[in-house]
Formats: sequence, structure tokens, C-alpha cells
Amino acid sequence: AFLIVVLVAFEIQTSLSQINRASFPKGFVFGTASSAFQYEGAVEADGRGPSVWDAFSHTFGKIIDFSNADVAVDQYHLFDEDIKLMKDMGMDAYRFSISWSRIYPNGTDKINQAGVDHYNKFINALLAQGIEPYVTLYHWDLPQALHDKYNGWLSPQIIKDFATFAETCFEIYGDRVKHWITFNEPHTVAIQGYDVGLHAPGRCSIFLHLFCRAGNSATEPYIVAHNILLSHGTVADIYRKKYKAKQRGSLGISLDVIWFEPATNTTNDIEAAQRAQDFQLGWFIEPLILGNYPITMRNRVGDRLPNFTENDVALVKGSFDFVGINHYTTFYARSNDSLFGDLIGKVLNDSLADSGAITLPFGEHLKPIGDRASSIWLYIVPRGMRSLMNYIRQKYGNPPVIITENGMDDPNHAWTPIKDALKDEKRIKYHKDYLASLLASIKEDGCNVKGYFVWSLLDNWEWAAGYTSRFGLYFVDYKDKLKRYPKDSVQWFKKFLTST
Ligand code: PSG
Repeated sequence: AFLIVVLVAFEIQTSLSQINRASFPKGFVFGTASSAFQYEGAVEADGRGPSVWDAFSHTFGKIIDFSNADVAVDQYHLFDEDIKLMKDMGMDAYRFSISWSRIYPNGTDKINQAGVDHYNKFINALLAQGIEPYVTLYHWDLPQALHDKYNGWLSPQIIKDFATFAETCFEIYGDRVKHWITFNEPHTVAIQGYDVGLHAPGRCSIFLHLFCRAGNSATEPYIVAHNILLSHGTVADIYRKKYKAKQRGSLGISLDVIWFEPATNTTNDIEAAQRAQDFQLGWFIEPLILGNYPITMRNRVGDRLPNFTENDVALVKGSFDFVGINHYTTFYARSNDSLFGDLIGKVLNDSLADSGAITLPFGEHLKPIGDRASSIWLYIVPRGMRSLMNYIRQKYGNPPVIITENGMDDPNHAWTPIKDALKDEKRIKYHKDYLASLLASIKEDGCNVKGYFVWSLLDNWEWAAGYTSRFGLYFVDYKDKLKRYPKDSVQWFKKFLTST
């Protein structure tokens, strides 16, 4: 009898801890996410123009495995098969990006009908399977022509050209696309592209230009971010005035957010964690919600931080229907005066030092904050999801949030047999725990979260990490015609999504 009681108690326990789709609010959307440059390949097909990432990936020494994305996982040709994979898992939606230089090979002026047709076919194929398209307009693949013409995001001239591209997309696809994301991770674009130079266009000035020929790490990230915010505001305004009523869609932006915990409970570190968050999430969400940069940024960056005019504020403030959040990991934050003072900042002269916070995934005695995935920055800390959702709820008035990316990668080891690479218990646990944390933020705390997208459907080309990292729910065999194989996490999601 005792044994039965124990068993029954255990049953109740596990059934309570077993969450699935039905645990989430009605209408909550589940999908997977991707981007054009990391997935499509076919870089010369149908009149596509080159992007800054083509040039960067073909520059010797920029990609760790010396690879490029000329073929990637060839979704340009294999999309019918990929849509079946989503469908089979029970996913509601697919987030992908449109390659700007397929629509406008030179960035502006002449439209390329073959490129337009491709996304028409793609969107129709998704809808035919009942998969809702969530379209990102800019996932880093700036037309090279615009970089050559006026330095791309460094010039306010880009606002008009981005608006032309975006409006073309609204006009052509907006009858079927109801969810638009203007930008993917402006923070990453500004920092990786213009402060440390690890992403295209590879500009920086750190270490006396040792890594980059041109750039200014102290000023350019702020200029780029400002032009991106103004471009977003302009496009949101066009959508609202000319398309929204007829097309009945919604528009947002995707922000990358690491959660920061103070490394110690000293006032210094608590304030450092706050500053680190201001310089990451606040940099973008405060203009969008409050109409200006965080006060900590204004104080510390001074006249290197651009100003919003009254007109700018009118465009940017309130220019979204939802906030997309890409969240993967949590770091500790420390005040930099407790470590090296301002020394590093002075030596590097870059924007990262402006926050006066040092953020690392290590605690005392270099103890990691959690288990690590394959990427050196990706530590598994599920509680961070709930903390972040509550931070946004409390500080920014509980706006509608969509988790536009969450996921983890495994290493790509040539010697691992495929059948072993498909056993991804670690990924299953990652999603189970992050989803439970997200659910608690919704159910227990009242956070206004509307959807969740896994990064990513397939293994794909991970920017500067090339093919060394595998983020997919499906394994891609790079040695055999890019065949897709379901990892165990596919089965897990299928069960999660189909149980009631
Ligand atoms: C996002 C967040 C961090 C690093 C990289 C990204 N972080 O917290 O340190 S990039 C983001 C991107 C997508 C990538 C994916 C995985 O939108 O294209 O493939 O995450 O890195």
C-alpha cells in the first residue's frame, strides 16, 4: 500500500510538471525561426545582388571554419520539403527573413521580379500547409551596393532606401503576411558589425585597428543604432498609415537580450547590472516606448550619442504592435571599477566600455553560471527567461512580447556518427526548462507573452562560427546532399504541440 501511495504521488508530480501546448493561453503561437543568409544559399540565383555578408564571409580569416554561405542549407530550393517538416512537428508559424538584395539587387531603384516571385511561391507554400509566415525584413544582409554608395547604416540616406524596400514587401506580400519584424537584433548589428568587427561589415577601431581597416568603435555603433531606429520608425509609420487598416497585420522588431544578474549583492554590481541592461535592451526599447535613450546612456555617452528631434520622437515612440525578444542566456554583471577601473575602456576606446559594466558567464572562482551549449556565449540558465519577462512587464508597462528566438547549439564534430548527433537530450531539456520558466512568467506573474519561436528549424550557417555550430531541431548532413534528419527534440516538440 505504501508503495502505491508513493507511486500515485509520483504520478501526480510528473503529470503536474509535464507542460505542453495546452498549458499556454489560447492562441499562443509556436514556431521555428531562420534567416535568409543562414538558410537560403543560391546566392547567385535569379538575379540576387550581393550583400555585405557575401563579401565578409569571403574575406580570409573572418569565418572560423573558412566556410561561406554560398550553399548554406539550400532552403531556396528545398523549401517544400522544409515546410513539411514544420507541419509534421505541429508548428503554427515560421519566422524567416527576406533578402533585400533579391528584391532590389542594388538596394534600391530596380526591382527584381524573379526575386519577388520566389517569396511569393514560398509564402503561398507556407499558407497551403497552414503555417503562418512571420517575416523579418532585415536580418543583417545589407545590399553591398548601399554600403559602397554611402556606408550603409552609417548614413541617414539609408532610411529612405530601407523604407522603399519595406513598402515594396508590404505592397506585394501584405495580403498574406500578417506579422512583420522590421529588424533582427539592432544591438548585435551595432556591436558586432561596428564595435568589435566580428560581423559584416567588419568595422572597428579597437586595438589600434589591428582587426579592422576602418571604423570608430566609440561612435559608429551609436550612429548605426540611431539610423536603424529611425528606419524602423519610418517604416512603422508607413505601415500604419497605408497598409495596416486594409491588411490587418501587426509589426514589431526583434531585440537580442541577455539577462544580467548582479555578480554580488553590492550596490555597485546591482547598479552595473542595471546599466548593462540599459546599454542592451534599453538602448532600443526606451526610444520605442518612452521616446528617448536611457538616462544612464545619455549621461555616459555624452555627445557621441545622437539626439532625437521632435519629429523623430513622433516616428519612433510607440512604433510597434509587439516587441520581439531573442533570448538565449544569462550572464553576471560587475561594476568595472571593482575590477580594472576604466583602464580597459581607455585602452580600447570602444562603446562597450561606456556601460561601466563587465558582463561574463562566470561567478566567483570562475564558476560558470550554468551548463554551456556549444557557442562560447551560450550558458543554459532557464530562470533568466522568467526574470527578463518580468523586467519588461514591470519597467516597460507589459507590452505584447513574442519570443522570436530561443534555442541552443551542439558542436559539429566531423567524427560524430549521425545517429549520435540526433540524440539531443540536452536540447530537449533546454526547451522544456525555458518553456516552463516562460510559462510561469505568463501564468504566475501576468506577463503578456504571445508566442515562442525556436532557433532553429534546421542546422544552418552560424555567421562567424560557420558550420561549426548546430542549432537545428533537424540535423543537416553537409556531407550528403544536405539531407535533413529529425533529432530527438523533433519528437519531443511534436508531442508537446499535439497533446491537449
Ligand atoms: C544573439 C544573442 C547572442 C549572441 C548571438 C546572437 N548573445 O546572447 O550573446 S545572434 C542570433 C541571431 C541568429 C543566430 C542566433 C544564434 O538572430 O541569426 O544564428 O542568434 O547565435
